[in-house]
Amino acid sequence: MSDQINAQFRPRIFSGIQPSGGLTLGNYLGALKRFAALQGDKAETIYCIVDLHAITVWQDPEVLRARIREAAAAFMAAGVDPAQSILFNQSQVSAHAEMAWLFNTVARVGWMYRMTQFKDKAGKNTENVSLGLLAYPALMAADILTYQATAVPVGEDQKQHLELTRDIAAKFNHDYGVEHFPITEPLIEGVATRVMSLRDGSKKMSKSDPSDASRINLTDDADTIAQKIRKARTDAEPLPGQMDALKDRPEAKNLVNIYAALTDETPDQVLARFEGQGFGAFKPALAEVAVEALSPITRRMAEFMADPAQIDAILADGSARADAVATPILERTKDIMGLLRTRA
Ligand code: ATP
Ligand code: LTN
Repeated sequence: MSDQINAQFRPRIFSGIQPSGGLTLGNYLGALKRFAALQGDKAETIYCIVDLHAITVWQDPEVLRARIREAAAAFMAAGVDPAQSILFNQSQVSAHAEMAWLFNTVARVGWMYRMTQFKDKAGKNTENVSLGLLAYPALMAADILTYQATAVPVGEDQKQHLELTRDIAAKFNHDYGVEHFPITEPLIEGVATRVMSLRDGSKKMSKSDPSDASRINLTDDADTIAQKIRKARTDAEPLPGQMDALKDRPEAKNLVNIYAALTDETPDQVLARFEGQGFGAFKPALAEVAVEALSPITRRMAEFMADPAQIDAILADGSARADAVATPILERTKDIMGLLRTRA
């Protein structure tokens, strides 16, 4: 059914990253690297720094401003080209917040309480977190559907939010008897859709983890990267020849997946070379490929960061282009809902 509806929409890819901390290797492999690869003539690509999502938990204003620019620098350093894609920050396009309100009337409260990201972030504190943290997925659905995006590249952790986006689109289309929103496809592909913490193989690598040793930051220098990989939690067994055998060794599996994602190989190809070897040999090799892949990105990020005025100009231009796509879709949504529009 979704195929039938989706055929009416032009192919358009949308994705976003929160400026809630410095970006990590997880963000790079699960998101940024793929954002860059998806650019081209097949679909329009729109990439967003979701600052309105970041403020669902407290952010120091000066730090937030710096992180928005730093995230823009990271997108471009990873290969997102503002000439080929629209690159902007969410709060500069008011259609996102307006559409989110409309979706607050479509989505049900129970859907929000079921979100694992909400449960993780709220913990036992569900009554005291911001209302925005609970409503977060309605804003995410607004980000996507305000562009009638047909596909969204994300890491594994965002799958549930994308299902909710599809539920909102389907409920809206059904309640108003229209085919106004596509049923957006998640693009969760590759071996690095869930990069795990270097300290705990059961937790995902995250920019907001209190332990800096748990992650590799895109701004880490070569020595720091090598040291974090050296200290990463592993086991004492040698590496097997095939991934199947790593089923119950999450930390080992994670490091092999990271290696494969960095070198664009399959994990089995990597294991074929390291079979029988221990982490004493594997970790330095991983550090080498990580530094080789990340150091040009770190360098380019620093170059972009040296010229904040240029970043601001790129975000201003991207925001204006995003606004031009979003506003007519928002207006049509208001018309469908019966909200009277009389201004020219
Ligand atoms: P936070 O810690 O603030 O929740 P985060 O590091 O989880 O942040 P997000 O801004 O929530 O990052 O996610 C941006 C994108 O990066 C999303 O597409 C998400 O799926 C992806 N992503 C985040 N962490 C990982 C990870 N460990 N492995 C693969 N992809 C990831
Ligand atoms: N919720 C996502 C970030 C995000 C996003 C989006 C991703 C906000 N809006 C729209 C894809 C499309 C996260 O926490 N990673």
